[in-house]
Amino acid sequence: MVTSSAVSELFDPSEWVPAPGADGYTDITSHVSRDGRIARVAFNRPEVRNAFRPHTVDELYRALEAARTDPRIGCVLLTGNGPSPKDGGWAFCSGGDQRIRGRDGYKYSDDDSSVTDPARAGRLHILEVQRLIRFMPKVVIAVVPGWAAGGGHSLHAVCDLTIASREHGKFKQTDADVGSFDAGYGSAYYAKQIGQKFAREVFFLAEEYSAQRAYEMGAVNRVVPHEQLEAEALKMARTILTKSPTAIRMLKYAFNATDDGMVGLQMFAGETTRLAYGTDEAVEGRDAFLEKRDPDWSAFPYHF
Ligand code: S0N
Repeated sequence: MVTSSAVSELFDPSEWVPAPGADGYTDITSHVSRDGRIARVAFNRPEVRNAFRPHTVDELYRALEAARTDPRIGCVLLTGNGPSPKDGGWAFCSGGDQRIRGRDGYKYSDDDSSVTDPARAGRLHILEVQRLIRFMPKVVIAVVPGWAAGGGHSLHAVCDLTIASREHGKFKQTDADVGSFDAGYGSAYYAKQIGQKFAREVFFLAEEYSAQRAYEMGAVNRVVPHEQLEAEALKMARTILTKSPTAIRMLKYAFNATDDGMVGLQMFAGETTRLAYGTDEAVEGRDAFLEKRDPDWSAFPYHF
């Protein structure tokens, strides 16, 4: 169990309480703000720059799904705890743990003897987490205290907003260095954010970018002093919470829709259907069916 004071140097225990079920996590920490409206989910493997193994991804998915389905939570902060006890280095996330990468994906342990079901071996399910972030009807903010590299870089790209530490925030897309390639949100969608030339440079050269440079390229929303990173992230979240939940949800799905094809349309249309159900017109359609009569639409004009 991780105690509040041991979470991260940037973590302010006066702001948070453990999320329900968080005591069972080993690779992440999960908290909710004291008013219950903001979630803080953090990678907790600072000794490997917060690289994720399949178990980390399982926990991450569970914590984010809990945030998605909690009706009080309107904003999620995704971050990395630190610094590393080994060398003081900071990280958001350095992607898949290369030490347990096999030929068909990432293993649950060094020899995978803990996995008896072959269907569970060789996982690449970080992409399921990416989709959860993308499709949850709440704003997800990447709070980047250090390295965002490889699959960690992809996670920051798929988050709605990114705030980064001025001193320690660093970005590097190492996929091509290690024979890995995120061909979806991490690259193609990222190119829509910062433009094709910059995105190709980030992937093809795999160089290091400071938080300030990433901001100038359009990959980061805000760069703030390291000590203030989480306080500023909380401030952003609290500003978002002053807005209409329906407006935020519809805007997120509208921003997504043009890039998400039929799924984007489905998500947006699902929300419009939910809104339509609240109208007298939809109630008339339902009631007419239940009362075995023709619906009377005369009270509902064809708006122009
Ligand atoms: C992050 C880097 C640049 C930090 O460099 P720095 O500060 O010099 O620290 P190091 O000394 O290198 O690291 C400190 C210790 O941490 C270990 N470590 C760091 N990253 C990893 C890692 N990813 N896996 C395992 N260990 C890691 C170091 O080994 C060191 O340990 P010690 O002290 O014991 O020597 C630098 O560390 C770096 O470049 N890291 C590797 C980044 C990387 O290449 N990540 C993998 C990229 N690929 C993916 O993430 C694929 C993910 C995926 O699942 C996927 C699959 C399909 C489609 C999409 C994706 C996707 O999401 O991308």
